[in-house]
Amino acid sequence: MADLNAVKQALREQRIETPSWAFGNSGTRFKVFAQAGVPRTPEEKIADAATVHRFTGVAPSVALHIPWDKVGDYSKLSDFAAENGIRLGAINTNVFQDDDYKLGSVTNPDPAVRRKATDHLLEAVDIMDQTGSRDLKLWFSDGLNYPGQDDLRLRQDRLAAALREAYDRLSGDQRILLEYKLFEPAFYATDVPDWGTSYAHCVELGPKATVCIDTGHHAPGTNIEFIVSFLLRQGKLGAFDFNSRFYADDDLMAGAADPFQLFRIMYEIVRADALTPEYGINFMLDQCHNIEAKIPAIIRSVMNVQEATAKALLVDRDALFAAQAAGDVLEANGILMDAYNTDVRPLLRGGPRGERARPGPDRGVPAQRLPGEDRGRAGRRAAGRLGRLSSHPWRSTAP
Ligand code: RM4
Ligand code: MN
Repeated sequence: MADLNAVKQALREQRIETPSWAFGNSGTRFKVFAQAGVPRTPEEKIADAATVHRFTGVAPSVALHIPWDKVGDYSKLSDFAAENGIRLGAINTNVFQDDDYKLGSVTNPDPAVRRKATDHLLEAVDIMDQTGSRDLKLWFSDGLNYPGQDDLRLRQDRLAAALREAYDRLSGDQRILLEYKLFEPAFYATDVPDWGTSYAHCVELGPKATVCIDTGHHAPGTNIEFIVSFLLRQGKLGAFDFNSRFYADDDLMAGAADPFQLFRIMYEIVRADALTPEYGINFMLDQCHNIEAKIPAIIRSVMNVQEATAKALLVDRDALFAAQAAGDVLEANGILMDAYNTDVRPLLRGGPRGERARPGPDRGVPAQRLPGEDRGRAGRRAAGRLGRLSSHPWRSTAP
């Protein structure tokens, strides 16, 4: 049996990084539905991220996206985050929103475009030096729409050259997280389409390069926990971008589409003792909230990750290993399902009624108290933005 106190402790120590862009307006290619009170500046996004941390206790860092979060003075921004009780996390590059990148960024056939894109990666490392960020997260939209459009192999060479430059610019504990995505915006061939490609480049680069798994970036039916398990075994899993997908890269709230899959992923993490911050995996969210209120949606996602983690921690591993060794198929599957089917919400809510509103482990109170509770500087601003949310709690099952 899993030790409940150890489970609670592990949940308390869990760290989930929120993405600055999830707090701002977003939409589909058809329409952006603006929401009242969304942050206008990097500072306001940080304040919103701080609000998520205050109510969850497990989201102490926020990832930035450059140039969306470009500021003149990044050390000042870092200080601002610290004043708000959080820190700046991964720096994400953007080599997908410039006319020059129509035919690719670091894999573009034009060397001048490749130079510009690679310089942006180097600029991101400069920013990391000022923010104290450890992680440079790279996602490339590069790819082809038509067979024959460009040379598949040459593009890999160009990619490797750009990655090498960025890698050689890292210092201290800085590292590269190389993300992959099956398709979109390119429809025929993507230059980093899967974990194998990312893994191979990371191996070639060296120990400071690891794979980032965005859960929404696979073909339907892909066994993501297998990828997790394999990369953990190789010491090459650096981060997650958690989100849910029903069809393509839907960027919905983590755990919304398939909480069972999230549990299976978290079980592999627990199985490898890789949950602790010291292990080094950055558990990030990467989502867009197009129709739902943003801060509550991010809190919901954080809690969904925590619920999946709690269930993974409850797996009776000794019994499971024994059943597996004995070849007892039904028993082994039953042990895993017992953990998954446990209602862990009380475990995560835990705390006495009336306690300060923090739905983290042992800190829970009815979540619908959020808009009226704990209005610090960021809280006041966020409460304004939450607007009518108080009548629409994101958790209707509060005790
Ligand atoms: C991409 C990818 C990246 C994120 C951008 C906004 O699809 O998932 O992680 O930086 O979207
Ligand atoms: Mn992502």
